[in-house]
Amino acid sequence: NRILRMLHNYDRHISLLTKNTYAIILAGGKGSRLFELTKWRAKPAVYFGGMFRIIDFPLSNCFNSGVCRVGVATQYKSHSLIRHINRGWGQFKADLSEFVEILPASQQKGDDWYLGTADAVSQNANIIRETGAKYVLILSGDHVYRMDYGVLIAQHVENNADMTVCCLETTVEEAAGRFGVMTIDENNRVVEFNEKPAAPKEIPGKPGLCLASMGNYVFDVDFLFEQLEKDGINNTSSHDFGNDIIPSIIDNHNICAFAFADPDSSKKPYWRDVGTLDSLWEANMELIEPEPQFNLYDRSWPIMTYQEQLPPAKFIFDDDYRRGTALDSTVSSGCIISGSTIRKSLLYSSVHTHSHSLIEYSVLMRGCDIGEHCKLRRVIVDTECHIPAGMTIGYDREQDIANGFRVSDKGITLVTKEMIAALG
Ligand code: ADQ
Ligand code: ADP
Repeated sequence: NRILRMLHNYDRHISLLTKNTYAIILAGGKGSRLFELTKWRAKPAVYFGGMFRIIDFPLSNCFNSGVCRVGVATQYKSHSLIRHINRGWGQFKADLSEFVEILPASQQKGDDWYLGTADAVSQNANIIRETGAKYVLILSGDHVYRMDYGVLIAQHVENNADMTVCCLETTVEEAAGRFGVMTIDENNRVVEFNEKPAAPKEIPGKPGLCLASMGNYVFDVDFLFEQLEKDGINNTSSHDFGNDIIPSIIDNHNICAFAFADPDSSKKPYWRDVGTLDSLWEANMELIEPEPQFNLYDRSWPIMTYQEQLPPAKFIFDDDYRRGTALDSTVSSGCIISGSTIRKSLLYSSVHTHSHSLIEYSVLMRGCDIGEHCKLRRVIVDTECHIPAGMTIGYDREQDIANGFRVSDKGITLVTKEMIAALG
């Protein structure tokens, strides 16, 4: 296995490479396909996996990989994200020159906010250069996966690349209009790159599959800022890595692809873009399968987050012998399951469910309260949302829409506290 061989050869070397790296997590984009879940928060701040937020995955990957100088570029609806990072990401040791710093759009280079992903990096050029890092790891703040960035940076150095793009095989339908798609030669060099093509090019010999960009890149620091300076004075550019930078450098520079792989090479690597209500719901449901591919209980690569100090979850078997039970579910700290039945669901912290209620195939975010005699099926309930007693949600699409709830293509219903307030 090539990755294991590299890990062995570069054992000491990899830790030196990751120490010499500055990671910038791009966390400023709008997540418009999550609708009301991103009305008040950026997509990387959206809750995921029972107790985490999406940003916790790239941040944990950095920490576990030994990339311990990290900037998070924020712009759109950043308050919830900044508060989360401030509260939860103190494990980096400032006295060892480790840090997670917020890089808010602050008109560093003129009157503009971050125009595109490349501009978000360019506006922080002085901050990144001052760290003396040799490599810059540019990460999307939008995805859920485990990845050892050390192996990526080692391959970048081994290939003598100017830039390396992380990629994985996806179906053509999945990638169309959504991902950057590349073609590579036999030496892993990227020879063609199209940002979100309507008809992605297939991998030769693999019909229906294409090579999609994960939106994660490694650059040699000097090369990066040379390219960003050129791009900065190009008035026709949208200042975006996928649209502008990558297509402009593939012809004359050594741009390589890094194939993201599962450490168990027989498995398809786990990587989820939870950018729609359906994909967010599906990825949450996968986690509560008895043997999920993405195992949050794997302590060899822990996912870290901010956790409020809360009492343990409590299950109440009340006076009338109504059982408070949760089966095939995860229940976080501070929850009180009183006389209600929970199946195939994820309850984030401090959720309270009351007697005679049935909750199935649902995702209840922090601080929800589900009244007595409620029935919920395939519902996402946003934080601090109190569902009044007697409501049935997720059984009748027309009724849910009439109530002002949002129903996705695949029939997942989203309810927020504002929607409940509007019910009157
Ligand atoms: P998208 O994810 O569609 O495609 P984009 O919307 O630019 O690209 O977002 C990339 C990341 O940057 C996200 O994490 C987003 O939050 C952040 N971001 C966007 N605009 C920003 C800004 N102005 N300031 C700060 N952060 C910003 C990208 C690549 C594709 C690739 C997919 C994989 O362009 O080639 O296939 O990621 O999902
Ligand atoms: P029900 O779920 O039967 O409709 P409640 O939710 O009001 O009724 O309370 C049921 C039980 O849940 C309480 O008797 C108590 O044991 C527990 N409980 C409710 N609120 C709290 C709380 N704030 N702290 C600790 N336990 C609580």
